[in-house]
Amino acid sequence: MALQQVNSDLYATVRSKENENGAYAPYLEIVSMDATPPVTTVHLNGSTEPSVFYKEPVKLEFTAEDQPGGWGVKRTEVRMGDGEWSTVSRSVYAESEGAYTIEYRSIDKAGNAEPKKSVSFTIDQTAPNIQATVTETVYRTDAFHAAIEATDALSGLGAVTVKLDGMAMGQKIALEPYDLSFGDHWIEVKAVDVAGNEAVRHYRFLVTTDLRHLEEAIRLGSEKGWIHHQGTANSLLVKINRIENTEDGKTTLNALNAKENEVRALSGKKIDDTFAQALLEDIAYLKSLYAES
Ligand SMILES: [Ca+2]
Ligand SMILES: [Ca+2]
Repeated sequence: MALQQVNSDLYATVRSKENENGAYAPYLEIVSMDATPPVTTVHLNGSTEPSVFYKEPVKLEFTAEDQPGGWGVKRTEVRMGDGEWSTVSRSVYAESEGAYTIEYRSIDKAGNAEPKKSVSFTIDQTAPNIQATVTETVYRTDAFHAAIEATDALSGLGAVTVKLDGMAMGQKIALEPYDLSFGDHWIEVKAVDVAGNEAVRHYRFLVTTDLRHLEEAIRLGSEKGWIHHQGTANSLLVKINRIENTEDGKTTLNALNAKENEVRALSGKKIDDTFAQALLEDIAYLKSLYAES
């Protein structure tokens, strides 16, 4: 049984309730009219300020309040994209990667529906992709180049840091011959996307030389004027050629020792001091290779 009458500011309804004898008896309830919709607040991972990007799943918690003296909230509804409205008890989870737009609204017991609101965000859980081509064996007489590329699909690239042996570098590394010392070197690349996912990659390379590159070093020195006379350069080249044609390690080592003494004697005279120093390092390194073999 229901009898309802509505006027401008009062609403009356006949209801029934159980009395003390366990029987149901009718009563007339008169309450204030409610023409004001409730207001819904959403918290994303505990905050009312949504981020544009998240790297973790997002928990959406809805709380709705009706105005003071209102009839109270009947339900809160959400829908994703163009989907159907569905009632939420309290929380909704967005777990997979992608862009989300979630609409929400609440309806009070008088049937007043709140104008829909919406919240948008993107979940990105994939670290950036780093790509670099780094030659594993680098000759010290050659220029050294490495180009590092990083891309990110969802939230986009934040920061990229590149270090060579711990020293900060740009994404394009270009070094002159002799800039690197002999032995192992490391390039470390860190890329962080806007959501905060980090990728780290390491590239190892070895700086070395051989007799052929020692020849190149002498030609380079001659071109640059670090070796002052063509005759000196030619004489050095002929001797290296002779070493290249020796078969046994001991003879090679002796010839390298002789070469070392010769370069030392010419240093600061017919060969620039700095360049002579570089050649001596080359020879010392070659000696260490032949001594090991
Ligand atoms: Ca209301
Ligand atoms: Ca990403």
